[in-house]
Amino acid sequence: AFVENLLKHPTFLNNQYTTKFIDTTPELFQFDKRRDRGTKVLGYIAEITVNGHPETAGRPRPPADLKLPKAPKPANAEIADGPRQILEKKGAQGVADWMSKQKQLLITDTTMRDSHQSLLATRMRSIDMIGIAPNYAHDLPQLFSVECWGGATFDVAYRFLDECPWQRLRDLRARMPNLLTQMLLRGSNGVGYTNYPDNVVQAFVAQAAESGVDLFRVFDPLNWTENMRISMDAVLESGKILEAAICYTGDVLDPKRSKYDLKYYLKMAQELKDAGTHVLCIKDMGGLLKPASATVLFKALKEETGLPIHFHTHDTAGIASASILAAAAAGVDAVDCAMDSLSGNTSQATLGTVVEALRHTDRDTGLDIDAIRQISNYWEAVRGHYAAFESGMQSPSSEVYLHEMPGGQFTNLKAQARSMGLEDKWHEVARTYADVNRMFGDVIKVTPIAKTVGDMALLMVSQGLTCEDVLDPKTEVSFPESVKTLMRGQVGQAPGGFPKDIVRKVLKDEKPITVRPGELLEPEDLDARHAELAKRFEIDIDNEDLMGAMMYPKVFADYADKHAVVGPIRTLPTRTFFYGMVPGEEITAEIDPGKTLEIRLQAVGDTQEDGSSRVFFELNGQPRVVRVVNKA
Ligand code: 3PY
Ligand code: ZN
Repeated sequence: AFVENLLKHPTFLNNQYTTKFIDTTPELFQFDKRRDRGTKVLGYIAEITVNGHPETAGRPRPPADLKLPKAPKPANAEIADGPRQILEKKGAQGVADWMSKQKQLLITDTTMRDSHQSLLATRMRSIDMIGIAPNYAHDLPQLFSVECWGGATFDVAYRFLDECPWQRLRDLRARMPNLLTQMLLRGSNGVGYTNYPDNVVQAFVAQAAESGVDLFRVFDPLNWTENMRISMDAVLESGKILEAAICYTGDVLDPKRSKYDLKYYLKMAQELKDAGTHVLCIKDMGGLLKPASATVLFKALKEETGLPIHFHTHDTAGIASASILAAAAAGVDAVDCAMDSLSGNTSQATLGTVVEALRHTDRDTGLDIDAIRQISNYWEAVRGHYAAFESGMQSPSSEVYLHEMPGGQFTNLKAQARSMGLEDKWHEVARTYADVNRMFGDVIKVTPIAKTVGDMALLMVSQGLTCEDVLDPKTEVSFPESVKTLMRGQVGQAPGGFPKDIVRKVLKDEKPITVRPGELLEPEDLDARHAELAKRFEIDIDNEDLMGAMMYPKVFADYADKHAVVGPIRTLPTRTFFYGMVPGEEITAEIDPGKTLEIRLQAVGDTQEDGSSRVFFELNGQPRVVRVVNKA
């Protein structure tokens, strides 16, 4: 119908349109907006069926007969109380005190956030998570928490999955009333890649708490406590659990890496304790913390801080469970794992394996291995549908000790390298990434700095530059914007600053800022922004939408415009979302509780003279025809 509107619009017919025409002619969308949701959804399915989904074009395809994932009936009819009830009854400090008293190793399941961020380019859709959430609540009440929000999932939901991240949070929250929902917050960078004004960060945290986050893991990419305080205070204010993280890099046992020695971590731990954190996290996003180093680090942190400690690591080198067992022996309170079928490699350690390894020991997790297997089987079926987003990584690799890339970046950088035609130079990219790290003064590779190091490494490999060339005043280098931002101090201040030679080369005569970036950003007039959005979109903009737009103005606008045309396509099965339907196929989509669309694709007509195809459906038993421009 959009295309029909376009074809009959006078400006279009008179050939007076420019490429801006669609953007500046909202009436093209009006017909669509008024249509019922079923018709909108059919329009989307017809489009994908005829033209494919741009995200899966040219990528491996799931087998045609792959079944839709179906959650088994939970073994327990009741939902037993879990850690969430401790939060409700005793507050955030009550949860921290409870953690410290537990003998068993507490387990966080990361499958709904970091695991698919690290294995499937963050592309997992809400419907696949919602389907299994009740099984977590019924059958795994001993889980400490479920990491299911934040990090890269926020913008990917809007940008690539055409769905609202806030709705995901509310849906999961409702289905797991006894479990703590956990998010990853990038401190002053919110869930974005750049510092936001303080009042935006504060408003975002308040909204996330209200929409359903129980535990906030907060980090700063430079481990700069001062830049974490705004977000930490906002979490404390909300009454939810604050888990301040220290990003781990290097090796505490390596005398040559003295920048990140034991003293460094103990000092920061004390700062975070003084700032009032309930729980301390060691965030090992690269999977670099080896077992012997874990023993030393966790013993010291426990002794010095007395705080409950949560260990996050990745299995990129294949050693995560060994490090977890060492951490458990050293007294760590909680660890992160992913359900078996979405674990290993750049993801987290294998949850069922850690549970089994600790059985009959004094750190026995108490989790039900049958439930874990059933839930993992469900995730296995889900994973098959995301074949297009698999990285092709076949095995763990000790190369991570060279490049130190975070698990959540690894697959993305590989894809970026592929898109630049550098796939066969991957190992050179990895080595250059390590060189860039040294040139930048040995930084912590975590969002957004990991991306900055990656941008620079790709530029150098594609142009055949070494660090010497880059630093040579005679070589003209056009630095990526992310590198300029970092050297200007706009991400924050590195301890001791960045090396002078690279700063001078990047900034020339410009002076870097030396204060907290948020101090220089004007507070956002949130009421005014709200009013502008409400006017622009002609729909009810609530505070969740406002926060989405504050984090990602353009991404949010594109999402809202598209949503007005395609409707609630988040309720479609993943196969339909990415591949459309085949003739004879029938699906259902529950667009509201109790309101279900039954959709059957009858046939796809041949391409007409005007380049369009007619797609024949039955919607809840009624015949419907949708016309789509065939772009092939
Ligand atoms: C993120 O910021 O998304 C991360 O996963 C950092 O490790
Ligand atoms: Zn991680």
